[in-house]
Amino acid sequence: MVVQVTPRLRHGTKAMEGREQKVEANILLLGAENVGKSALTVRFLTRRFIGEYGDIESIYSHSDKIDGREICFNIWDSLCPQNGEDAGHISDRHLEWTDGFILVYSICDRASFNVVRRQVQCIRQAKSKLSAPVIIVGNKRDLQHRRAVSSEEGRLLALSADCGFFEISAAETYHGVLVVFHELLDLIRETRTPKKGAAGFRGIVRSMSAVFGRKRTE
Ligand SMILES: Nc1nc2c(ncn2[C@@H]2O[C@H](COP(=O)(O)OP(=O)(O)O)[C@@H](O)[C@H]2O)c(=O)[nH]1
Ligand SMILES: [Mg+2]
Repeated sequence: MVVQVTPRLRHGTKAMEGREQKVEANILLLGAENVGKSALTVRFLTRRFIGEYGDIESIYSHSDKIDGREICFNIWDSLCPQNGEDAGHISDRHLEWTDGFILVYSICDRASFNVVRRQVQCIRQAKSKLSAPVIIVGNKRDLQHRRAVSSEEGRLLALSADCGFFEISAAETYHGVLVVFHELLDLIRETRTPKKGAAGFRGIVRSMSAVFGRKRTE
C-alpha cells in the first residue's frame, strides 16, 4: 500500500504535451544510513530487490519513455554524514546538482525520521531550493511489527514543508517505488512550466485508486 500526500495541484502538464520532446531530471536521494536509498534506486532501475547493496555513492542514468516522451533520469544515490553536527546536513554540491529530492527514512527507525526532518529544513532554508520539489518516503512498510514512526507523523511533516509523502516497501513492491519517481518527475516538470496565476492547493490527499489508476508506463 502507498500513502500519499501531493503538495500542490498539477498545472501546466497538459499544456506541455506535444511541445516538449526530451526531459532530463536530476534526482537526489537523501536520508540516514540503512533506510533503503540504494534499494529504492536499484528497484527503480532494475525492478529487482537484491537485499544487500554496500556503501557505494553513485549517479545512475536511466532513460525511459513516459506518455510517449523520452525521459532521462539522473539519480544520485548519496551517502550522507550520519553522526554528530553534520547529520542531516546537505552539501552545496548536492543542492546545486539536483532538480528534486527524495528523502528516505525507515518507518522502523525514529532517528532516520529525525534526519529527514533536518534535511527538509536544510532544503527549505537554501535560497535556490526554497520551493524545489521534495518527496518524503517512509520505507520498509512491510515491517509493521517494528514500526516506530506513524504514517500520520510522516504525512504531517510533508504537509508542513509542502512535500509529497509516500509510505512504501522497496522490498515488497516495484510499483510503489515507480510511483515515487514518477510523481517527483511530474513535480520537477511543473516547476519548469511558467505558472499563470494559479497558486495551487497544499496537501491534497489522494486515494490509492487515484495513485494506481493513472497509466504512466508503456
Ligand atoms: N524489510 C525491508 N528491508 C529493506 C527495505 N528496503 C531496504 N531494506 C534493507 O535495508 C538494508 C539497507 O538498505 P540500503 O538500500 O543499503 O540502505 P541505504 O544505506 O539507505 O542505501 C538492506 O539490508 C536492505 O535489504 C524494505 O522495504 N523492507
Ligand atoms: Mg546505500
